[in-house]
Amino acid sequence: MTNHFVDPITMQHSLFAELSRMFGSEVPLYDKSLEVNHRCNRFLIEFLAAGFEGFSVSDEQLRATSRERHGAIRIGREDEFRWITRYFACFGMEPHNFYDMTSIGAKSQPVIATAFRSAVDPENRVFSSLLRTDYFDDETARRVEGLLATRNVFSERARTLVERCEAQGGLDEADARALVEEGTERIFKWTGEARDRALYDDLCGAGFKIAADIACFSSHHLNHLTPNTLCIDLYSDAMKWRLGLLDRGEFVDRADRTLAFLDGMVDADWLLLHFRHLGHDEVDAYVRRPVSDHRRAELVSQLADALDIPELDLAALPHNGYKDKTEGPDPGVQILLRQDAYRALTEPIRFVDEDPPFDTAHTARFGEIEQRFYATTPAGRTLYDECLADQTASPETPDPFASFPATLPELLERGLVYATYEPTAEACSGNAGVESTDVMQLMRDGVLRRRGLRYEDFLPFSAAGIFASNLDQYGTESTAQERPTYTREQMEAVIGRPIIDTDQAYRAMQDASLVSAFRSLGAEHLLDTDGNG
Ligand code: OOG
Ligand code: NI
Repeated sequence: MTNHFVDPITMQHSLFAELSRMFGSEVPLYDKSLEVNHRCNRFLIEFLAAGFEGFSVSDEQLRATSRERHGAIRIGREDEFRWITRYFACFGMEPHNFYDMTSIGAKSQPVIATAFRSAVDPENRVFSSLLRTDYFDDETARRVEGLLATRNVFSERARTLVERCEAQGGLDEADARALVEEGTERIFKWTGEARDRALYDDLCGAGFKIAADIACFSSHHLNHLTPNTLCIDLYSDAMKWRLGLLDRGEFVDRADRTLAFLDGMVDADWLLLHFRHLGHDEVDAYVRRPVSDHRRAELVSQLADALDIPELDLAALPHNGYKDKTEGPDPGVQILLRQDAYRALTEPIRFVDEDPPFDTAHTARFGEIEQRFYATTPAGRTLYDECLADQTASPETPDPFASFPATLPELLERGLVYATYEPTAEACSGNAGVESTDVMQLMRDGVLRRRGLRYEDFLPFSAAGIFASNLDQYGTESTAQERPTYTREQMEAVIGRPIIDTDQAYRAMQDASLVSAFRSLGAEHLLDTDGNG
């Protein structure tokens, strides 16, 4: 019998398109920020076209590129987390990495986390945190658990659909639509309805605002839905201007500096990283030409005009400003990810368990943005963590990430990032006579070409910075008698399936590409059994 199941990735795209629509109607500033990002990205493409003859990206392609996003949810109970795991599995999304947010020093929070995404098509991700009540003293834990026990985020219909999907191996069109609807109408929906004001006040007062955001509400409301940008500095300055935090002149100056800097660093590797639909041959055919100061100024002024419209007068909307500092590496350090955000909005909430209901405000949902770069190897990650620690210890250090080279070949040479490799057309057609597995040499000899692997995951420290700035709380210490420790194994036990270690996954992609490249070159015998040279 043939089945008529909807492809899980297709289901995933419709879930996230619907979530984006839902979030836009809940938070008007989010929709506007997407428009600012779109205009900045469109402009950046024009700028790149000025610097690379032959380069262009259609509007349709830009829309596809801009569709990428990640959400964040915070969950209270273990059984809820297991349901959410099963829910995302219906959409082809698996847990990736274990993030222990309880042990990141001063920025610690009482949650552990994993991120759901597809292993092969990581366009949509959801960073999902689980509250750990044993982080608290017994009395607080008891009150939080008591309140959480009375809610029901997954309806009967949602559970039935998830079970059906598991039993059948997929869902038909109507069921797939219904499961998406459970997400947008219930599971991830913001209700603004809160319960137990005494507990809410006590948790916030004790520095556990995130626990209040989880325990006192009735759904796993989306905290943020973060789009990707082609240039985070440009976007952030544009937002700051339109939010009323900079004036047009300041924006123009900053944008000009950002672009002059970018012009000095964009190369074929940068294009391959930021535009995954482009192939090597296309990129190699572009002709690099310098963008004159005059042309750059002209383009910046066009961008300013495109942003200077009444619909993007964000200052007219209620907001709480923009984060002071971008999280992640400095501009020019092309590793991992850089994130920033407009700060959490003050939104009306109503304690519905009081008579009459009590109206007040809650500040939790913010507007994040991110730009992604190369995935680091363990050596690269260690170096990054060291640089970050130095920067935290002495914030005045002029160039804390100076130990990172600026270009992909240098990053690869030093073993700091991952890439996939393929033979060049010339090497395949001619008789390359490959005798060595020295990948760097083979690249210099024009035998292999590379594509840096993009980092598709998260950074607990960056996440903590975002938490801290938005909660207006730096972090919180455990109030348990003995501070508990948390492990990946515990999380795996909660969710009932293994968590993918993405470092291994990146490594496996790199190795597989090398095996296939050497096979095409007729030089497979040179590789050892690990697939490395
Ligand atoms: C999640 C914070 C983590 C990120 O981008 O690192 C995150 C949260 O605020 O619940 O989304
Ligand atoms: Ni985020």
